[in-house]
Amino acid sequence: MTDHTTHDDGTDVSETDDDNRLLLPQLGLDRRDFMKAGAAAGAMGSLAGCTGVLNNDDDGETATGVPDHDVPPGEHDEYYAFLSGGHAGDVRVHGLPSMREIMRIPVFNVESARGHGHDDESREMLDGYRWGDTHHPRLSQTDNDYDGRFAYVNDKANGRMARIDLKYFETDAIVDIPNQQGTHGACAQLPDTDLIFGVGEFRVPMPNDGRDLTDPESYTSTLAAIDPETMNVEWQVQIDGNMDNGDGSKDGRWFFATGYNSEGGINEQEMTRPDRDWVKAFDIPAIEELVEAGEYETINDVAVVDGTRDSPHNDGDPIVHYIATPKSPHGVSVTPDNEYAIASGKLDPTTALIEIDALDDVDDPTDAIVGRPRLGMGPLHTAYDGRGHAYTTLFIDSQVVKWDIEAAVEAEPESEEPIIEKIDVHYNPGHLIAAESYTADPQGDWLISLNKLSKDRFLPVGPVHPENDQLIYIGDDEEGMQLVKDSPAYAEPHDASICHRSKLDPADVYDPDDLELDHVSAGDESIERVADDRVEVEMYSMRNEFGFEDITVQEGDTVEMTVTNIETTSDILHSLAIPEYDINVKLAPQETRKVTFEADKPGVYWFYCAFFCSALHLEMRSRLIVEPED
Ligand code: RUQ
Ligand code: CUA
Repeated sequence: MTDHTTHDDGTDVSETDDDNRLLLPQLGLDRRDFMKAGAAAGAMGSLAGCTGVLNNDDDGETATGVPDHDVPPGEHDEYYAFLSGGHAGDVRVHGLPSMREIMRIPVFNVESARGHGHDDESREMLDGYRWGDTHHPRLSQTDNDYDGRFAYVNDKANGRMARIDLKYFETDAIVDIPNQQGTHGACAQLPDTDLIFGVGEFRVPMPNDGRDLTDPESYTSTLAAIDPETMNVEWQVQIDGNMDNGDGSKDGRWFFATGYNSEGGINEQEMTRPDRDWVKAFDIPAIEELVEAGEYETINDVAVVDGTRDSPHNDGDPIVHYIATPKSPHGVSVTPDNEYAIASGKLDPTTALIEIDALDDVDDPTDAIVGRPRLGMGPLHTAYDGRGHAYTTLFIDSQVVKWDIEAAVEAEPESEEPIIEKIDVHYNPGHLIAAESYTADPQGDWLISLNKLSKDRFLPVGPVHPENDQLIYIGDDEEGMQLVKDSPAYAEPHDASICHRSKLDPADVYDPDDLELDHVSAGDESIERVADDRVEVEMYSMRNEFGFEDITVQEGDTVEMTVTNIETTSDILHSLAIPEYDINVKLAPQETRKVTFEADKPGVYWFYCAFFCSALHLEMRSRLIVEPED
């Protein structure tokens, strides 16, 4: 055993250093390489013995070998976690392993602190909708690894897909997907994010224009393929049954969607009757060939290919393989090595391993199922550590189960043999996510279990409880999974993506060239009456003033205000808050935004800055004077 060890930042420290970091032997490896090398050489056990450091958490729940997760004041986390906010409509950014919430990114919700839904551009993006239901934030990848460009997230409620620009951590595009109700699953086509897939959950008449109202037999759901740059819907495939979650193969060939209600029922009893439901495997190149060849119907301006079971396109070489799996499969995710798509039973204690390469060879797609371990009650979602293990949430058992993927292929169906261990979580986990689990190369150290119920875990706050996101250390196969911390979450995170900090490079201030609106410098401010009932204002904001002390308009005028924050110092934010007009436009350094409103209330309105920007922040206000009509 060596005396010299390194911190995970590479600095050499002695093993007597007792600051609770993961102490690594001086192998010239970072922590991640270390774990992989350790696993490959079967050396994990012997190393774990001498690198294990006592964890001093006093909750008694964590054991040895857990690297420090209390990121000290002033230090940064190692990972960004992007968690969906569910029907709060946003995406939250947490640091890992501290689990500190660093930022919220409003997406489908109106949010005043970031001015989302307040300025003209974001208002237009929201298009009158006030809420959304985000479930699956996925980050763009290049060559099966995070490239730091964009995040994409679905809106289950209003059938939309949004893009978040990771340079500014802000929503920059939203598409309302036609022919789709309940856009649930979402993911990028790998390896290079050539398409974004949106999975339609609710079956509806096609088109849904008042026809076939009481003929549920004829309802269908669709898979939508969206161009990641233009955010246009490129094509759709219509299928039988409700769809649920989705994930794509790492080579771009396949997209897998789970589903329930293959019988097309319209109440719970009918929906849960069938013993088997389908995982659909969409053959993406085959579908694109049909689109090229014009073999589609145009519905609401989108090319819709018929992928239902009776479709002629599913004779012979099918474009959609319907793989019967038990029962109402919910989560599906592709293993990092692209060998298997793993779909969980939800209403069945098993999970099905679909061998991806076998799909081209088998006559009955069900023969591509090469493993079906019995994991426990209510299996929902599966994540990976890159060392051959899978981690699946058990909603009903309130556990996370760790199991061996290859062992599940070797074992008899319904065998419990592949199970390595189970850990209790609190309570009823939905998704779980491991660091970079959605890439070809997961990091294998941290995992978050996103638990739906928290019950007694936090101070009571009335009948609405927070959810509980629990951090679990999975980097030590010898010690096993170790519960590290509870973290309350506002309703309600579903899925998440975790990305190493080295792969993101956010801007510190805006680059005016990235914005549509022209920068207004000090000295360029103007107030202009451009029509009888329209006034255009251009002004700047800085500590501690706006470009004008007074702006006078007439009752009934449409007022268009364009404002630049001309500060160049990072973190000096201002806003344009206009009392009684329901407006608060956030302005980060070098940012320009526009807001248009009707000055329909005569009177004096102090427009002010809502960010505490300096000692004279309170003085940062001017008058909007609205003269009454005579
Ligand atoms: S779903 S809790 Cu919306 Cu991803 Cu499974
Ligand atoms: Cu600007 Cu307060």
